[in-house]
Amino acid sequence: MTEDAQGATAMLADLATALVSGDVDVVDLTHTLDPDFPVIVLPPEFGQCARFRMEEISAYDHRGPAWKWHNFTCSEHTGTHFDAPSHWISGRDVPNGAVDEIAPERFVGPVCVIDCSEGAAADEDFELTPQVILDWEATHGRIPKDSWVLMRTDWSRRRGEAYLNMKDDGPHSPGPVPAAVELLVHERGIRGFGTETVGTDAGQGSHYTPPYPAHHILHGAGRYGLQCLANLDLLPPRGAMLLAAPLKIRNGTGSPLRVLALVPRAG
Ligand code: 23J
Ligand code: MN
Repeated sequence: MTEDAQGATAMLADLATALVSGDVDVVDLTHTLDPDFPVIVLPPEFGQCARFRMEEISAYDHRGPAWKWHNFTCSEHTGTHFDAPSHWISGRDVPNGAVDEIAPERFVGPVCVIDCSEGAAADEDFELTPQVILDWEATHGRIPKDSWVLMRTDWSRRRGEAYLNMKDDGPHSPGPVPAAVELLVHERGIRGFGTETVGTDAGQGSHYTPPYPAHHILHGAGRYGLQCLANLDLLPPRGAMLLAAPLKIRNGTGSPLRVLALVPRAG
C-alpha cells in the first residue's frame, strides 16, 4: 500500500471507531413519507406533483401468508427530495444531468449550514442575500469549494397548511435571491443548495429575474438541490458530512431520498 492509501485506510478505521463510540453522530435530515406530507402546488394551468400514496399488497394474510409489503406511488419531487440538473430547462443539456447519471462520489460531501431561523421567524418571505452569506463567512470562514450549503429556517417544524403557506397571491416561504445563488455557484463553486421548504426557491420565487433563481442558476451550472429537509438545527455551521444519494431512476429529474449527516459530537 502507498502512504496515501494507508492514511485513507486509517481514516476510515477512525471513522468506524468514532461512529461506534458516538464521537460522530448520524443525524437524519429526512421527513417521513406519508400521504399528509404537503407537495408543491403550482398555478392551475400547470401539471401537478403527486403526494405519496401506499397500498398494501399483503399483510401476513391470504394474499401472502408469511409476508407484508406495499406498493407506493409519488412524484420524483415528493417529500424530502433531491433535484438533478435535468429538472430545469437551464440544465437540460448538462452532462450527467439525470439522477441515474450522477457519479456516486457526488452523493457524499461536506456541508455548511447558514442559520436564517431568526429572520424566517420574523418574515415568512425572508430572503437569503449575499450579505447574509458574507456575514456567515466572516464568522465561520469561506464556504469551501464543492460543498453543500443548507439554508436553515426551522420551516420544517410547520405542519399542514402552514407549510406551503398559500395566500391569495401564491405561497409565501423564505428562499434565496438571485445574487445569493450566483455567489454560491459561481464564486464559491458549491455542489448544491438545500432548504427546509418545499422548494429550493422562495414561495414567491417566480417573481425574481430569472424566475425560480435557485432552480435556474443551480441546475444550469450542473449543481443539485435538496428540499423539504428537517433537523437542520442539529447541524454545526460547518464540519459535518452530508450523505444524499437519490434513487437511480433512468432519466430521473429528482428523487425522494434519505438524507443523513455525519456530525462530530459537540465539545
Ligand atoms: C416545478 C416547478 C417549480 C418548482 C418546483 C418544481 C420545485 O420546487 C421542485 O420540487 O423542484 S419551485
Ligand atoms: Mn424538486
